[in-house]
Amino acid sequence: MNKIVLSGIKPTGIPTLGNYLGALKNFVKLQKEMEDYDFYIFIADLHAITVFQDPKELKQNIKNLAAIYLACGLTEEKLTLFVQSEVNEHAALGYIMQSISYLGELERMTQFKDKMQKQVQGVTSALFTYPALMAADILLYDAKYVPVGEDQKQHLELTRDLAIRFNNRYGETFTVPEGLISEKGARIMDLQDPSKKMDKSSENGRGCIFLLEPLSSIKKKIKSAVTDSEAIVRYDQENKPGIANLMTIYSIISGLSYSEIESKYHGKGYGDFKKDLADIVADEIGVIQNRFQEIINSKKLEELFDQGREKAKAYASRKLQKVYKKVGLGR
Ligand code: ATP
Ligand code: LTN
Repeated sequence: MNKIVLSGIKPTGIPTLGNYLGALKNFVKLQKEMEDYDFYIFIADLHAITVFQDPKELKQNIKNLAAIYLACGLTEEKLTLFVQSEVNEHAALGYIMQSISYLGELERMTQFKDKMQKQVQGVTSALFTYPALMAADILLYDAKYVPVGEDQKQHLELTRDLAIRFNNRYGETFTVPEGLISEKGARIMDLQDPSKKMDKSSENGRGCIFLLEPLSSIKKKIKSAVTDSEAIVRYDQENKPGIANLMTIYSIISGLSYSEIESKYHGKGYGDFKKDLADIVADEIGVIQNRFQEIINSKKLEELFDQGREKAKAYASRKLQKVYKKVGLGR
C-alpha cells in the first residue's frame, strides 16, 4: 500500500488561526505520529484563482504560505512541498474528473452554494468544477489519508465517489482516500460572529486572526470577541457559541480539556479567561512569526520547492499516463 498523506491550502491571503488549528497544526502532529508516511503538502494556487486574485499578491501569498507551513513545524524529512500549478498533471486529471462528475453532485456542494450566495455576481465556472480538481489533487498521488477541516468533508466524499466510479468503469486505478478530520478545531468560528466559519477571505477582518498580524492586534481581537451575558466559562456549543469557540481554541493550544478549563475559571469572569487566552495564542503565534522571518528570505524555500516539484511530477506523470491509457485517450 502507498503510504501517502496529502493536503493543500489555497494561497488566498494570510492563513488564519482557523487554518492553523483546523489544518496546519494537525499536519505537524500527524507528521510526528505517522512516521512511515510520506507527506505531500501543496499550495493550491489553481484553486485560489477560482476567485480573482491580484497576480502580485498571489505570488507573494504562495511564498508566504510555504514559509508558514515550515514555520508551523513541518519537518523537511518525509515532506514533499510543492506548488500545484507547477505540476501540470493536476489540471489534466482535473479535466478527466470533470468528465466523470455529474452536474447534480457538483450542485449539491455546500461550499459552492455558500460562495454563490455571498458573491452573487461573477461566479466562475471553475468555482463550480472546483471539487473535480480537488479530487484530481488527491487521486493523482494515491493518497491514503487527507487531513482537512470540517468544511472539506463533502468534497472528500465526492473524491471517494469519483475514485470508485472511475475504478468501476475503467478498472482498478485509484486508491480510495480517507479524510482525517481532527476532533477539535475542525471548525473555528469568526470571533465577531460565531455562526460563521473563520475565513481568510472574509471581508470583516475583526473576527479573524491572521498568523502574520502583530501580536498586539491578535490580543485585542480576542479580548473583544463576542460572548454572552451569563459570565460563566462553560462549554455549551448551542447556547454559548462564542465562549464555546474560545474554549476550543484554548483547549487545543493548552492541551486542557473543556472541564479542566471550566474548573480553572470557576468563579472568574470572561475578562480573566480572555486575557489568558490572548496570551497563550500570542505566545504560540509569536514562535511561528519568528521562525517565519528566518525562513521567508532563505534559499531553503526555493530548494524545497524545486525538489518537491520534481518528486511530485515524477509520480503524477506516471499516474496520468496510466489514466490516459485506461480511458483510451491519444493514439
Ligand atoms: P478561503 O477563505 O479563501 O475560502 P479557506 O481558509 O476557507 O480559504 P483553505 O485555505 O483552502 O480555505 O483551507 C485550508 C485548510 O484549512 C482546509 O483543510 C480547511 O478545511 C481548513 N480551514 C479553513 N478554515 C477553517 C476554520 N475556520 N476552522 C478550521 N479549519 C479551517
Ligand atoms: N479545497 C480545499 C483546498 C484543497 C485541498 C486539496 C485540500 C485543494 N485541493 C486536496 C486537501 C486535498 C479548501 O478549500 N480548503
